[in-house]
Amino acid sequence: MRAFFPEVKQPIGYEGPASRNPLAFKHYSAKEKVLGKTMAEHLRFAACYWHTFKGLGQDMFGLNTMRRAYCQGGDSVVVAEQTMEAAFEFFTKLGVGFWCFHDTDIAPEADTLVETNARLDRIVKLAKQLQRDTGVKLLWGTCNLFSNRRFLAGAATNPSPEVFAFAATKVKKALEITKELDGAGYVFWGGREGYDTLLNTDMGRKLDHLGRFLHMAVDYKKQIRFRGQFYIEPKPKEPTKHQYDFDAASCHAFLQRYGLEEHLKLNIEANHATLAGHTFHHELAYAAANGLLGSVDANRGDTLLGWDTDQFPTDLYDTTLAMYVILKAGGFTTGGLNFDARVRRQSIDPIDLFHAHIGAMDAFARGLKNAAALLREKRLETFVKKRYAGWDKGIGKQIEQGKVGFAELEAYTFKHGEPELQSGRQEFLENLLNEYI
Ligand code: XUL
Ligand code: CO
Repeated sequence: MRAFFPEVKQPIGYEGPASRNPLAFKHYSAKEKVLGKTMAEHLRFAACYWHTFKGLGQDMFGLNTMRRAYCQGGDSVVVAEQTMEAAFEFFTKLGVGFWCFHDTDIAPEADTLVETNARLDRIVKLAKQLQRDTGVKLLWGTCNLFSNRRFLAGAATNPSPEVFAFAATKVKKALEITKELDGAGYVFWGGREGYDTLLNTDMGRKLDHLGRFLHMAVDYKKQIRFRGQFYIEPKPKEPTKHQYDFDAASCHAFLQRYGLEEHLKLNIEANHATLAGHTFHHELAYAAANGLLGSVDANRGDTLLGWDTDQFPTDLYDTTLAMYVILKAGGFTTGGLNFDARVRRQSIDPIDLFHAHIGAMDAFARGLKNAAALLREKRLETFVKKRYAGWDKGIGKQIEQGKVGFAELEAYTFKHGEPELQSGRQEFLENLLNEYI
């Protein structure tokens, strides 16, 4: 088979922190055990198909900057097959156990739906063979319901039932192929499920339609016996001015409102969190506190830019706090860390894709080790436990158990007077965290 990444001669190996080799891991050692599981089992790294193989450096002001050998050849179906081969060469050389895709990433849309589906079947056959040959697995599949002009006003929330039906037809196929590839999950990201102006929008009706759509997906999942986990991926805006899956809390409210909470978890993306005015840590903690933590799109934004820059994660505070929440929640089951990230427009060489992923995997490996140390020593945990200890006894316990009301609390307060206050110790805790980074 032709090699599309000839400059990487062998799989990327672990060389330890002293290594100066840009094509080696300094911290990620796949088989090394941390808290009883290997790093590979904890982190469940996935490469994404769209940015890594289909994103070629285009932005709002300019076209592609990257020239990839697998994109040469004219015929779009041939290019699709070459890209799939290149992708699996990349996954194996890098050493990620998983991948993720949208239907339109792997097969170009044809003039008719019948032909599009035939193309999907053909490429899925190849992907299945490559999965078998390499052992790389599918973390999740998804359906692109936002790029084609037919979805300009949304898919499930489109004012037209014909578009709703078209979207359902596309998702049906995407579920079938995700099942065929034995995906551990399936993501719903509502790219255009929002609005640009409320002047033309019936918000209540749109939300009802989205709820209906997801119920149909749940029903179809059962019908075809697809056992993967469903996720919603929150994002507040972009491309629409306002998206209904705004953040973890609004997705949670939506899932409860439409009786969907037992069927979907969340896929938390770091850059979407910051776009919503939250930290990545916050979104993960909210999801974990509500039993909704499913999977993660690992990337980062740029504090000086207000949009979804989808950069590779390198910030050790982010990765440490993320892994701390994930480990405390029991770790990933079906989910993993998908690098929904793209190299910068000037990083035009195929080798840049390796540098980007190696750095991100090392950043999460360090995050994992830091978080494991935090958990082992329990200093943060002990502090928080102590801070809330008042709820484990006396009046606190009675409140939690629902044994007292306002009248009893009034009597208690008259008896005890002004409460004693305690310091929140933020600076102490920030210093403590720094000891682990
Ligand atoms: C867009 C985004 C998507 C989803 C899948 O911001 O994150 O790529 O992850 O559709
Ligand atoms: Co994403």
